[in-house]
Amino acid sequence: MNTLSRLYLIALFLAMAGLFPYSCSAPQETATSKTPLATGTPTPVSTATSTPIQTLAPAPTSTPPPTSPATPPPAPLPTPTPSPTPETFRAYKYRVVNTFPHDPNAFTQGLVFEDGFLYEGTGLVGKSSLRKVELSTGKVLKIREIPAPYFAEGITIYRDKIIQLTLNHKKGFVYDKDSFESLREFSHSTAGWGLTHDGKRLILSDGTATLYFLNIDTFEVIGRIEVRDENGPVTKLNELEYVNGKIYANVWQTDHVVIISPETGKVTGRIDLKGLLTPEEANKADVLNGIAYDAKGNRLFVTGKYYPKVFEIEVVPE
Ligand SMILES: [Ca+2]
Repeated sequence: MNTLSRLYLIALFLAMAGLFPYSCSAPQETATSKTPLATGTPTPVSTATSTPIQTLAPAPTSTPPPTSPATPPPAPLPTPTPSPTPETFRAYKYRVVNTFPHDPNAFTQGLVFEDGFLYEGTGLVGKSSLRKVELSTGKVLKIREIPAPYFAEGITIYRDKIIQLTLNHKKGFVYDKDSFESLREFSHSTAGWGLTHDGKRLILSDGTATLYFLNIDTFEVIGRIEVRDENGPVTKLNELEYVNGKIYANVWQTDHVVIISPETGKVTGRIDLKGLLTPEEANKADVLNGIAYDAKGNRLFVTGKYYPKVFEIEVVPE
């Protein structure tokens, strides 16, 4: 073994013993490759730190305590629906305050009081008329005949005009209140029985249980109500009068005047007028028909077809 061989062996020995730096590269690399990638794999710490902060759930302490479910705000109170004051039905009788003469040949179909006078419409074909009557004497001060074929019916006075219906011709007449001069005619869609007004609308009956509200200038039907009492519809509503917010109506062929709510059609009262005439007078007369109200004097007048008298009455509870 020459010198170089000896030196090589010594160096190899030293390298195997880890004491010679030049021979360590290959084994170290091999050893590294066999080592699990522990050092190259991100640790859980690094993973945590890479998570964006803003995605973290907020701390429970930062959430305001849920107070509202425990104390819910009070529910709004239901708005009470204003209900009309229930009107208790009342039955009435009457007391005669005064009696006045009435033309026993007048087939009364309409009656109005204004400024100290009665205005009267009479019916029947060939006997129909419009009259101005002196209350105290029954004297006919002015008359306008309504010729055939018309059967005149209810009347009312609105301002300076008198409006008069006819029974079956669906035609009405308008007259000057003072001169009785004819001003115009108009059509109404139903039969014409009774007529009055509430200051804004005409109110018309046609013999049924329906009352019609008409435009007071154009005569167009703008509303209607069905009149009902405790037994149902009240038919045969005839002569009308508007009295202190209520509609008074004769019920044809009875001695009853019903008091009607214009809003609902409900009959809120009934006046029993039986016994106004003596039996002898009643034998010559036809049915009760004719209501007039003196608003200034608060007087109520009633009469009937071929009645010899007009009665001023006071309505009193039974
Ligand atoms: Ca009347």
